[in-house]
Amino acid sequence: MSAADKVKPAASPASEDPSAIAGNISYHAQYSPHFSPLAFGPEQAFYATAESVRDHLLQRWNDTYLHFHKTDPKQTYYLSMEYLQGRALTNAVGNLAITGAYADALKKFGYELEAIAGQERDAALGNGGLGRLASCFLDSMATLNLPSWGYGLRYRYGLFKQRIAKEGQEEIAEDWLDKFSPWEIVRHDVVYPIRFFGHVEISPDGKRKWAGGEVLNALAYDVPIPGYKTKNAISLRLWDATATAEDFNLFQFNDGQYESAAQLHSRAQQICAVLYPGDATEEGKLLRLKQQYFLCSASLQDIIFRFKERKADRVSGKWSEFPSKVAVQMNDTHPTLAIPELMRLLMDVEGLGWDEAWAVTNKTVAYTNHTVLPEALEKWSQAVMRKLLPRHMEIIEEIDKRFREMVISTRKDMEGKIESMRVLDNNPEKPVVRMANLCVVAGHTVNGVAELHSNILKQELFADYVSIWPNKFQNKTNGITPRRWLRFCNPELSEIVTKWLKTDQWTSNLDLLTGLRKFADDEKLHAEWAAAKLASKKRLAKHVLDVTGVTIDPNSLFDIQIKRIHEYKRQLMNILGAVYRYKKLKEMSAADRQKVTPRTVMVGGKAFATYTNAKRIVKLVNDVGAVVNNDADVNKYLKVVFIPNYNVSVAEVLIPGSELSQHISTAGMEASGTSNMKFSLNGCVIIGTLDGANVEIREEVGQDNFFLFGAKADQVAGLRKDRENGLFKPDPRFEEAKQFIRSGAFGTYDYTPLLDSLEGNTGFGRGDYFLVGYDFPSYIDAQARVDEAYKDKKKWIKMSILNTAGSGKFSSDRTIDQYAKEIWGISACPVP
Ligand code: CR1
Repeated sequence: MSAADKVKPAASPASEDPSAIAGNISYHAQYSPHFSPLAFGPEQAFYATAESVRDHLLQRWNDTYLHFHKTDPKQTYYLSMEYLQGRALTNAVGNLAITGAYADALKKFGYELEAIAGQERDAALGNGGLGRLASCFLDSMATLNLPSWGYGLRYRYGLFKQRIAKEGQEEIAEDWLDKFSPWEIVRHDVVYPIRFFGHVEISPDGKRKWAGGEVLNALAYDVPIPGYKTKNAISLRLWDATATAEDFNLFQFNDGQYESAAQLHSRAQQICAVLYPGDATEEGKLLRLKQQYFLCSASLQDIIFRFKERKADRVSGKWSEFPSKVAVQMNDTHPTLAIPELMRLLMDVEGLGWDEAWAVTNKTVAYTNHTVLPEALEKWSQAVMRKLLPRHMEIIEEIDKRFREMVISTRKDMEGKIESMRVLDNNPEKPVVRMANLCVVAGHTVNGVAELHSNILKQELFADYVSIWPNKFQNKTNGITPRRWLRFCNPELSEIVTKWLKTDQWTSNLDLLTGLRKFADDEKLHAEWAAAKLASKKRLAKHVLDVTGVTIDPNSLFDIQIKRIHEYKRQLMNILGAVYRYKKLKEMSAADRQKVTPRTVMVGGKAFATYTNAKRIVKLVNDVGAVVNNDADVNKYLKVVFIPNYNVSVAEVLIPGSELSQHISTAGMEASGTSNMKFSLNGCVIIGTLDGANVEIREEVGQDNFFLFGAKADQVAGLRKDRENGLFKPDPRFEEAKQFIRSGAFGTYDYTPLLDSLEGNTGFGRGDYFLVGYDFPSYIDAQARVDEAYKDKKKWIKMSILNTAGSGKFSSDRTIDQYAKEIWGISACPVP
């Protein structure tokens, strides 16, 4: 039956009345049909609903653009290679405060809004925390009415889909654009040429210009981002690469040379084909660099266009005004090429001299560092850079040269440090450009993402620069949007919070949550809180059953670790802990087992396709689960589940149902973590190390409401030294857990290489670099404290309430407000 059979179509978009909305949904099912207009199943209903919501968004988005245009405020442009947007429908109707109206409208077709929202595919244009942070930031920018936009790439295939097969993780291309995305608007009027390769031409007057090579087009797709209860809607502008009809060689095609006729078209397709092309090959590295440049060049051309568009007299200069109108934030080093690209555009296209262009660039760009892991600090081969971007390489060389001269002439005492501080590493074996150094040298501000991390940047990674530019370095502790991560994903708990605080304003003023503290012992609140948790746990249990076939008990302690699989995040310690627990259970008498706190250990996350040890960890969790969950002696007391294909919408189901979550990285290695904030906000207690934002979460929620264990960041180097010197004495429990796996208790797969990484004093893939062995005993002890605490229901619920109550600081609204004031110098510009 078609939609029109049920509700008469109505073209008018922006109504908030359920009947009118139903008419509009019916209209979209009829007149923007992507399916037969004669059918109206849940999928069709989703697309028609999304298009109807998009009409609301477009109106706001247009108004906001015009308002910014007229007011001409200073605007921030957030450059990021990653955005983990997840689904958009629930968030959009929630932010527009029309959830009820859409729910009622859909009922007229016999559908529940929640089920229709579940039809949407996740937009997974990112890997993990860094990409999800960018998405939370957009939500806060819009909510705070800040003049700001995001720029990114429109990957055809986002982060891979994870399937768990017998051999472990399998990657499948994620096809979020398989049908189409109802949220994006293709902008055929926004197209910029992007050059690759070629050479530098020098004109008789000495002017340098980049020419030749191949030129592709960047085409804009806009995704409107609505703020919460505001008229503002900002833009996430995603670039796609295209080639033109002129690039299509009709002569060759007619001659039967189909592939070479469309060469440039297929090269254009490669650019935005995937997030993170494998970079084991030279081709892969080149493609990744192309992607980065593509993002930077298109975005900066667009930024300059808008700067000129907003005031007529800017067309012919006024460049000194640029930094008072434009702030560019580089999300990690991935968009570093914004620096030489802005220099090139200002000098070669706009005709500025070096000093003038440098002053503008420096005042415009700022850099956020998200990691101290050496392998993640990008370094590009100078040869590849010179081949792909010859003019940019010249500019980078000049930046490097001038930086050196500056240090030599002003800071004699730093001479010995210059080589490691330089932008270029001219090591003859492998000359590279160090992107982080370029960001530090060129940017006006550098920030870390949690206090501990920012201190490590200042004291270690960037210490030498601090002595030159003491005021360049800041901290901006990460945050998460309370809309998606409590209000919309956990309606039961949200309602309770609103009821007890007597206001729902916490949704955009999260500090109000401290008001819950005074009710932390209230029995009525306890009862409501426990009921909400149980409802979320049941929903979680249903998800687990649906995707794994494993039945879990909602009355057991739900213990969750979800994040990218990485040795430094130590999922291996978690599973060794579960193995140890299982072994002890097996050894216990039936009577003793009765006293045990039943637990369900859940682990989810994707391993990078070529990261062998991470994949072995995924396999191990699955193998342990297969044995434990089928062991009738003990599976009442312990289940171990690997949650496949962890992504944003899975997180939205898991986090509300969590009671304990694990944030157990080797201290000093996790820059911040952001899921820790989501868990704590949802009343989940953390077991964790003093790492990243854990430190601040523990301060806020109170140390009694956090299970702490493990070495501190400043001990780690010493502990590694001790280990190298043979001074480490493993705890017998650690040996026992490893030995149990080696004995074949979990199948025949060869875990030797994985377990060997924990053995020995030193050596490649050995020596326990991440200190699992050192931290294991204190981890097991902390878990025992968890078991005890969970037995006291009252105590546990109080801890849970106090976690929520102490989460106010971790709103991305707070983070973005600080960026706006302390880095960008922008202020709110609400549409009247
Ligand atoms: C960090 O590992 C942090 C996010 C967002 C990640 C994580 O601890 O929460 O960034 N870093 O700041 C990253 O992805 C490339 O670096």
